[in-house]
Amino acid sequence: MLREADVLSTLMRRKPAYSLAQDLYCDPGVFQADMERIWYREWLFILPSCEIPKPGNYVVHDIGAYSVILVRGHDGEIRAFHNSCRHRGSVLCKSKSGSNPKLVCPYHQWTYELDGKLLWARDMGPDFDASKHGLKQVHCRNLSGMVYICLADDAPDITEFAEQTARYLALHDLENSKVAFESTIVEHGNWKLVWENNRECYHCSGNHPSLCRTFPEDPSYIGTDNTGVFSKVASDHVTRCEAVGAASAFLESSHGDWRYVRTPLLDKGESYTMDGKVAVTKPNSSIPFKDAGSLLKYKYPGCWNHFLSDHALVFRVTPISATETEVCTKWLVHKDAVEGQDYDLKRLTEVWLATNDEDREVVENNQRGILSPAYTPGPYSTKHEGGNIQFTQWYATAMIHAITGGATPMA
Ligand code: 3BY
Ligand code: FES
Ligand code: FE
Repeated sequence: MLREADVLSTLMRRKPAYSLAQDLYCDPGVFQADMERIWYREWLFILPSCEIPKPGNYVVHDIGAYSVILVRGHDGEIRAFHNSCRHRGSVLCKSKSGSNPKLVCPYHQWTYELDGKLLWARDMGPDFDASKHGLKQVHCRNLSGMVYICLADDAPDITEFAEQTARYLALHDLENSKVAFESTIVEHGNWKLVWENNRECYHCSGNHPSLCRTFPEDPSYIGTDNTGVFSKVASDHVTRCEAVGAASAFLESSHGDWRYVRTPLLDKGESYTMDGKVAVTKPNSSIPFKDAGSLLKYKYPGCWNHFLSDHALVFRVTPISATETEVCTKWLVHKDAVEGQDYDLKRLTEVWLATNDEDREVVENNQRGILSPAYTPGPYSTKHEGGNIQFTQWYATAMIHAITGGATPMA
């Protein structure tokens, strides 16, 4: 098990544009450092706000050592709290989701308001100050219908991401959507392998027969080949969408932790269906044409998304151990869309259920091969795996910065 100093030196010796050293994909010490230096510090997408539409609706999300309650208050705001009672620490919400007018601890029934204030604690004596025993709050922001938390005391500035999210999602109405379907799978692979697989389509033609009906594997459609050159089809698509007010141009953050770009689907494809036509006839976007392609977004380390003209897909990544990662996918449709009438569930979900399963398999094969003592880092394709070069660069930089506190470390 690597100590943090060894993690740092492994990162410092990294060969850019090559896959990472073996330890970075499987060592428990690296996993611990990843959790502490990245996952407990960055903003993480947890759920679409439409999943907890009413006051008292809550969801519990566990991440590493933490358990967090996300709850909608009586004022309509979504807040996040550590799922640990201020009496003797019991878990407050035992179920993964539910609805309660107040948060009541199952142990001694200390009772909290939905905004975290302690309302009632039996027989605690005259000197007890309830105002000092409210729930510990976790940073929480609802950005255009996507709820993010940050476990750090001082959360990184999210202003630019929030502004750009509002701009790119302006025509995608996630607040008035509902979860039509969700799937949670555990991939036996390190969370970075899940990301690396997501950031390239070099593997698509060999592994994703249904996705390849509509999704362009050509990196010049998306802007992942590091040349900055977009195909004419892709740039014409951006122009056409922007003309109707749908922000679409490739935009990557200066820290490299997020990106938006709207890519066309193949042959004027409308959605991720087997025939390329829309899956939902009551759309949750107000884009005035069906073939708006897919607005691709990622925000490291917690999520990637696809926003289509008819529905949206949100993917959430949660590391479980050095070699296990949960991937939770939700299909969001207009809240008034009726199953069997406005959409067929099989048609809506079949392409990405198959794709996720295919991705799970390639990630697991990748992990198994990396566990061999014979593994050595190999070169990324600069044409197809620009996204991997970008991801590993972001990861190494974020880790080195967090471990050294921004000081320049000795090589
Ligand atoms: O979002 C992306 O950049 C990648 C590229 C191919 C698959 N995935 C959608
Ligand atoms: Fe919650 Fe006692 S631990 S009321
Ligand atoms: Fe894939």
